[in-house]
Amino acid sequence: MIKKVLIANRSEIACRIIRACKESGILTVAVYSDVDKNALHVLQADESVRLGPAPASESYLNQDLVLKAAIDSGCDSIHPGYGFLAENHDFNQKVIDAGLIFIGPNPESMRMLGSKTESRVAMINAGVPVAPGMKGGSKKISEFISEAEKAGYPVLIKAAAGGGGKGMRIVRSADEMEESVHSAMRESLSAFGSDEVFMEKYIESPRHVEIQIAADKHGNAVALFERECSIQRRHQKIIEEAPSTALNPELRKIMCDAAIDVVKAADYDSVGTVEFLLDKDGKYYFLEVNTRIQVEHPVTEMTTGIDLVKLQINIAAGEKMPFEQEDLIQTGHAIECRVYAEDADNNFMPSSGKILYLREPKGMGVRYDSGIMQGSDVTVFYDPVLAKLIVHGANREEARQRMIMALKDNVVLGVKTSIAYMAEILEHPEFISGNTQTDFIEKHMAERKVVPEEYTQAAMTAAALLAEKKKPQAVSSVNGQSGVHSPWQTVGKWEIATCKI
Ligand code: MV4
Repeated sequence: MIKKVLIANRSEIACRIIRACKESGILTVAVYSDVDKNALHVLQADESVRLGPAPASESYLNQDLVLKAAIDSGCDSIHPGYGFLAENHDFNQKVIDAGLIFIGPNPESMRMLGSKTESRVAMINAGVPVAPGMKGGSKKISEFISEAEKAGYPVLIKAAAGGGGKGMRIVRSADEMEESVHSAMRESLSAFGSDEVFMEKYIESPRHVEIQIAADKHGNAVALFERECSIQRRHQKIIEEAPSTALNPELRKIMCDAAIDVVKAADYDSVGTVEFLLDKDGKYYFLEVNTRIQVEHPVTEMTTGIDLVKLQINIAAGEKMPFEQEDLIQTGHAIECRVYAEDADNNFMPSSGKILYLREPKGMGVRYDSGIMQGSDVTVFYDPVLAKLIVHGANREEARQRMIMALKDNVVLGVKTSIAYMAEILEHPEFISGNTQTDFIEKHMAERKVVPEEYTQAAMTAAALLAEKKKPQAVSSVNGQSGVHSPWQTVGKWEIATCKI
């Protein structure tokens, strides 16, 4: 039994975990850095512990501080969320050594899957398809060249410890090889502290399709189907959906079975995600396993009805999986948009400031997982995800329309957000057709129209009025209501989201 959880994270995922705990009658302890003293996750938890100054290395990433906070507050377990310490197998082991439960997989499974080369070898041995290429890492340029000739150019050099596209190099001919391998090694060493690199055939314009899995400590494993996550910008996902328009029931079953093979080969015992690349011919290739609860987990929750965070906690507590594969079905269609604090009209510069006004979208099939409220400070210290907007509909088109309405309904004043940009993607003919490959953004969004100046000015006026706490002018009649004070009325007819419908 888990009775009290320390949540070693912040923002929306900390709030999401607190919700799962409260619904299960589990006590929660939040941790915070100085800039997060008044953050939403701190207000929501039963207790809170200060870690240290704002930089993550002195707060959320400081293993000893986090562990001490858990022990001192009488927690029996730690939930790491995603990012920060979530996939650090040393921290995982330390938590266990201190006599607490780490809410995630066993540390050895996490360690093995953390290495791209080790997991690649394990998957080859388990019969899971991987892109043609080298089995493990190497430092011999001659080996890279001979393997590239076997696989065929172009090839992709990847960091064994990698993630987020760091240390990756596309190589189109043998004479580029030496230079590319060495620069990939240098980049990998400085980013991850390891210069181990390997090579795969480069799959052109693939989709990123991942399978949500869950495995308990009693040998049961299920697949909770796929998420389509191809809409990314510089390796940051923007929009995710389930089901994928690229899968039919046969391919879905094959990929889910492959994901279960991965789980078994890795002795995995938590919720997790098996990532695949899917090419134009419907061929799929194992990429990596994410051993955490993922940002985009809600689209799976909405289409299966399963609370993945509660499941993750119950599995960590040693409980048996409460369902079998045959009990699981995918219903309807879900889409998630990540609301980033960034300026889509200015090279996606991070935006910081105070949230002066927040209108959360609502309506049938609309879910808003956020880590902010009106008055929250958004700083540049951490990940810029403010909130996740998730919708569910009977089919993809209903979900898409619902998302556009919900984006319009979501007003955030005080910082720039990606809301309008996402509405543009959802309206794009290629998105509507379901043609979503990993190069979607560079292919279709490079030449986008910039937000009309008048909208920006209206938003700034409203924000300034709110900041000064000036009483907005009463408008005599709006929609038949008189004297209703709303920032929308003070600046006349305008839309902050700037999506034209
Ligand atoms: C690839 C690939 C093409 N071929 N591997 C990027 C991040 C890392 N996790 C794996 N990535 C890729 N691996 C082969 N053999 C293309 C990518 C890739 C990508 C993958 C998923 C989602 C977005 C992407 C954007 C660019 C490149």
